[in-house]
Amino acid sequence: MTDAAQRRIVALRAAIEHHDYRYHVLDDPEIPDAEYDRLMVELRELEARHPELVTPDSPTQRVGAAPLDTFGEVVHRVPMLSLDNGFSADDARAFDRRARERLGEVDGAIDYAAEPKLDGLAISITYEKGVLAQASTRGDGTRGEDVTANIRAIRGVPLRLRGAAPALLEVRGEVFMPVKGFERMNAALAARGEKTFVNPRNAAAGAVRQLDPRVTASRPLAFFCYGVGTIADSALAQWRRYSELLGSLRDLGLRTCPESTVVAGVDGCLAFYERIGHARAKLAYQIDGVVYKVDRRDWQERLGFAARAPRWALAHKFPADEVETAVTAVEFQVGRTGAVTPVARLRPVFVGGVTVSNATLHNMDEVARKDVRVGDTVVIRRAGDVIPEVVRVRAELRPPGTHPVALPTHCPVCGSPVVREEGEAVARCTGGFRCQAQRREALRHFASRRALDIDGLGERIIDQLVAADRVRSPADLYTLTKDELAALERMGDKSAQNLVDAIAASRETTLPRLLLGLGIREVGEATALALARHFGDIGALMDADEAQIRGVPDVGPVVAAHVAQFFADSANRELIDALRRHGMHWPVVVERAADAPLAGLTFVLTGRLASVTREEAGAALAALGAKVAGSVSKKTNFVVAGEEAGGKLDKARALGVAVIDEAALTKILADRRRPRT
Ligand code: 5U1
Repeated sequence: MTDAAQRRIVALRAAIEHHDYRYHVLDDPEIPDAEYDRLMVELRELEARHPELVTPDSPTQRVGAAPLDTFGEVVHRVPMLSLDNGFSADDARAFDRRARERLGEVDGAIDYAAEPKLDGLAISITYEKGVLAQASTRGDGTRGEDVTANIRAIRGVPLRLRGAAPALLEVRGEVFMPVKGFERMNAALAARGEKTFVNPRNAAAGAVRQLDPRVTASRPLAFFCYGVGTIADSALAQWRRYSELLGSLRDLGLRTCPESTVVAGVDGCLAFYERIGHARAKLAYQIDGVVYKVDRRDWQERLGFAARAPRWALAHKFPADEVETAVTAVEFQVGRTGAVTPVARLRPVFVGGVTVSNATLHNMDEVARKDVRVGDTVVIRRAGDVIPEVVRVRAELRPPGTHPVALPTHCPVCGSPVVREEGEAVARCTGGFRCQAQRREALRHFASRRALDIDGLGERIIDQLVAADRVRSPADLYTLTKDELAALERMGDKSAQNLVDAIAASRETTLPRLLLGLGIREVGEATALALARHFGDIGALMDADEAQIRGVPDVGPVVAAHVAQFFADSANRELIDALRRHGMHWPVVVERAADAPLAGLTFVLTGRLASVTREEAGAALAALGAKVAGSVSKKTNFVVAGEEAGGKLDKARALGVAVIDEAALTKILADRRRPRT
């Protein structure tokens, strides 16, 4: 009987996979939905009767996993790159010109693969022996979040590839929410009185970052692939044109964008841009531009990469949406460092896919330059995730009786004087930690991922703790009890305990994280790292004078002055003491390897480099935390190919490992050393 059941199960799975492929990839279903549903019901019933025959790649097992507490981390085998942006036909022509110059010997037009640029979430999916093994977000390009359970829950993502699948395939693409599905979902949410999503992009990103895969499964998500990372042991690794690669991925059961095509030269690209621009409103998914990619792989390889993006691709963005609305008020917000920022309150208006009711005015110089006044009609613009901004005032529509906006003399939050120093565009509240707004922002920064990384200490909780005057400085966080936290709004016992645990765990930290978390003006991650490396421990830094701090590599005079000022303030010195008293500690060892800028990346150097020896380049990479290996394997992230590179370069190509040239290496080294403040 089990034999018969097994045969039927195998047949049902094959049939369902076939119909998934017809439906999701070919967009050409062979059977009605009801018939498909019957196949699924039969398979579920059979598997329920024979649990020993259930396998993880069965179509019934899309939503197998229990809700998670948090996402794990995934180091990408090959970094996930971003794309350079162009905003005009001139930018596209310059991209084509640069490519032709670099390639040198191109007769006629370059063939470009052209495709819409989806407004979703970039994802990498790894298939091992054809079975979906892992999926992750892009993260910072090197490390992302493990969202395997959620990606499995997306019906258009095959759990098993068709045909002769490679031993290993990393496929990259975009998870998005088709417009129709988005509208249906929002209508259903609204009917239940639940919060709706502002646009399909946010809805897709929210669904992928759900801790409960059942929620993801209930959201109408789709996936188009547009690239590969590592490919091992397969004819697929030998692809010669991107357009051909997409065809092979489709044969494996993966979906690619149906609008993707090959065009001749930049004129073909621009015609594609026009065509897709016109079709945009009618497409089934939201896009924010188009992408051009040099189709030939050997040319892609010769063009290589700049620091974060390939030189063989360009995202040609559509212009940002602009609309008119009215300014109903101008208010002032106070940031972490006391910066007092004017914000225009607007009559709500739909632009760039969301309803906007505020726009930053940046600073008083901007307000004066644009002469924005309450009552004005203004043109506002929003592109993608960018904060909406006021482009210009329609002065001819200005009503009588308006006044120029004045900077408040006192902080709207704490009442301390507001000062604007000579030559500075920014005005600041002088309240420091006495100001609740600054306190709130400082605590958010302290708890943020790259600083003390206190999971669960979100805005809502910080706002309540600050408003109640329960937390005045980061040190107070370490005195919070579970009962106090559980008494906060919308906080359960379990979340309160998790938060207490997360706060306790943050005691064990590193000096760079602490220095970043203190929120010293102009001190970002790289400066924090440089200071930590130079001084070794906080005592030495606190005792250093401004001139000594200026001696730290990559620390300029302005930053040095801010650091010296920070530690000259007795309240800040007391804060460090209090943190220590509450058990916060960090190793005096300069840094943990995992904090180094290139940690987790493996490089192989091959061929002759022009400006440095391979040993010097290797030492520079190692100093930034990279591993420098002698041979190329699936684990290699980058092969740096100099002149006359030979076997290692061939192996990199066969394995699909990213190959970069010396210029790209130099840029990576320079970028990673530069402080990001
Ligand atoms: N259509 C498309 N979007 N997109 C985004 N292609 C594409 N390629 C990308 C990205 C980040 O990266 C390539 C370098 C694979």
